[in-house]
Amino acid sequence: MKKSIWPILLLLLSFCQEKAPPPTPILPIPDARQIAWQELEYYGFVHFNMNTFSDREWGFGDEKPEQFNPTELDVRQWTRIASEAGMKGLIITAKHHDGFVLWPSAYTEHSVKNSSWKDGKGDLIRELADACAEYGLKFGIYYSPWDRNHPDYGKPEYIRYMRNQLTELLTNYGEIFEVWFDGANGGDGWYGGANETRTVDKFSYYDWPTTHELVRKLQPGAMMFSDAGPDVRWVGNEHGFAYETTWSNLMRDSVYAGMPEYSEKWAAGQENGTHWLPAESDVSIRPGWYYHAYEDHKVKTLPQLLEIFYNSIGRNSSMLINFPVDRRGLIHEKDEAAILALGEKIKADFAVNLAAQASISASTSRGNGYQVEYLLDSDYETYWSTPEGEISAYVELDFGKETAFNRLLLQEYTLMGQRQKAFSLEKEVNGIWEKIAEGTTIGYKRILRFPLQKARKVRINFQEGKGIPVISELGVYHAPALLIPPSFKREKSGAITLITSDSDLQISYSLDGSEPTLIYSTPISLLEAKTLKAISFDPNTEESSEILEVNLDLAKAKWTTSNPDSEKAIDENPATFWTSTENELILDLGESYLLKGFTYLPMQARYPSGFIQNYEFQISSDGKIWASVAKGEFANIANNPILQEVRFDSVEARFICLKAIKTTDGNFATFAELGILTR
Ligand code: FUL
Repeated sequence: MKKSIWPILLLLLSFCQEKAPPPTPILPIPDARQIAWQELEYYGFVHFNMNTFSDREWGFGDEKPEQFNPTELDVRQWTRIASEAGMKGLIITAKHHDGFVLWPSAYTEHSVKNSSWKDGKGDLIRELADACAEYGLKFGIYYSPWDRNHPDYGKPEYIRYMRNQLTELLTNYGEIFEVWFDGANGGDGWYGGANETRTVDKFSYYDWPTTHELVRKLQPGAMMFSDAGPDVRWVGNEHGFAYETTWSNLMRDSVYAGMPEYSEKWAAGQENGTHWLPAESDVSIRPGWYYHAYEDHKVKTLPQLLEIFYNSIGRNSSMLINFPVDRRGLIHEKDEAAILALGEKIKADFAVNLAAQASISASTSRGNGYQVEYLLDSDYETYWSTPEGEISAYVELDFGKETAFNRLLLQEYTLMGQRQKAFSLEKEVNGIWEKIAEGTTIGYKRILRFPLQKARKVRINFQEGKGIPVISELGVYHAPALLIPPSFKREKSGAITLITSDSDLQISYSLDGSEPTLIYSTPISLLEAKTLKAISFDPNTEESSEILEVNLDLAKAKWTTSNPDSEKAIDENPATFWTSTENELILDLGESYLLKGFTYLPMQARYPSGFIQNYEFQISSDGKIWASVAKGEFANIANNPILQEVRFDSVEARFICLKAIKTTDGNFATFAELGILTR
């Protein structure tokens, strides 16, 4: 029987037969606005504001409106790229922590209306709202509750200001699909010239319930984002990764935006959470949220973006990828190429649902209206379920012939509540069922990846849940192999190991900047500072991966520290770290070098502490007399703890010292790695 006539037959059948009673929803369940939002899955962020021009991540608030001056601003380029990439909407930083606003607000002078752009006549929010409408994209706004420019920040007056501005944004620009409230707030700032630190009680200062009511009144369809929702929650990190087990349920009343321990304790959701508050995974396509020319070579690669896709949308979360629009006012060519490549790869991975070509059966079914065929009708509203009490059940697919596959996609019908706690995939080998892969939660969408399998029959076992399974869609796919560049590891001794993700692939490399043609077989020993290039190569298809390119500095082979424990900060292992009760790390490089800068990798553990926020870097030729060569701040290191690079005028030194003037949380400074720049 042809698959395509199944839905019609089922429909006819349901006219003749009485429909079985539906399952009872397990609360909480999504509301209408959350249901509409979950279908979007993928949308974009644009960080473009004063920081673009001050080259910062977090502006202090003392910037001048004239600094905002894009030379070739074209928001239609943004919307074209977003829509070609498969995104369903765009969210723009209408106001970031520095307080500058992208529309001619009546409530502040710190606005585009006083900038050089379009002689102060421009309204970026208007332009983007119109371009989104033209390209069929939803339009959202990011509005920072923290305002380092406003004189009243910290006082009740500021809350009125915030609500006045939100009223402008939510009244004058058509439909808004998401309002993004950042959890980062309170701290030092310009504050109208006061130049001081202002801390607020994040729980009570903003009187969120009243602001939420206002947003609801002005934009009833808008999802409100924050750590605590009320409609969509932060995923707890800025890598774009949800969790192996991700619940859309959350004990919402115990959470508030910016609360300590949110990431560790709340971000993955809770099986018994009281409210439906699904996760959104936000990540920038570059290390920073804002554009910095020095990150042009750090645009995420296709394999990295693909990891984000599978770890966000594939783990019951939406995916929000950020474009740091550049000073021209354009998405950089490299970012465009990367995001379009991701869109193409997602299409290729899910081009053909092999399950739709198979015959399907189930160990049990709830009856008329809930047959197993509904799993394959591409209609989210219809679903398969089982009789009351039958929590454990399986679905079987018979492809008719041996078939290759490496992806499983499942969707729960969330209107019945999130239920599944354990499921697995098996294939039949000579009459015996062998496990291929397993998962915990499903939620709106879950995708499992596994090495290529071949089988005629597969089973999906729904083993454990909060109730009977209620599954809307099922997909099995053969995603084409991705030639990922090899990853590399360098030892303290200097030795470099290259690793491919697939044992069928070969690796070629070079160390002189040329095309990588040397065949890699054993670790390469290298003490000097060189450029490593490497590729993975598939001898079967003769295809190669993208090139891995790393600017390696001198090996740390001869380096020593005064304290054996602090060796962990120079062991070339990013996963280990050293905590300094002196808030500093002193190194003897073994001999004198001409230094051009240093690198600091903050600790990379899941629950980090002691990131250096303000630093001083000193050098010495004898380890006794020290001179300071650089002082500064690692802005946004708390949320984006990536390798920090600081350059200074060349200076000769044998001993170096990195001092923490201040750490992000006041704890003793931690060091995952300290490095030097000599190139
Ligand atoms: C964070 C902010 O501090 C970053 O600058 C960025 O806007 C990111 C999306 O949210 O909390």
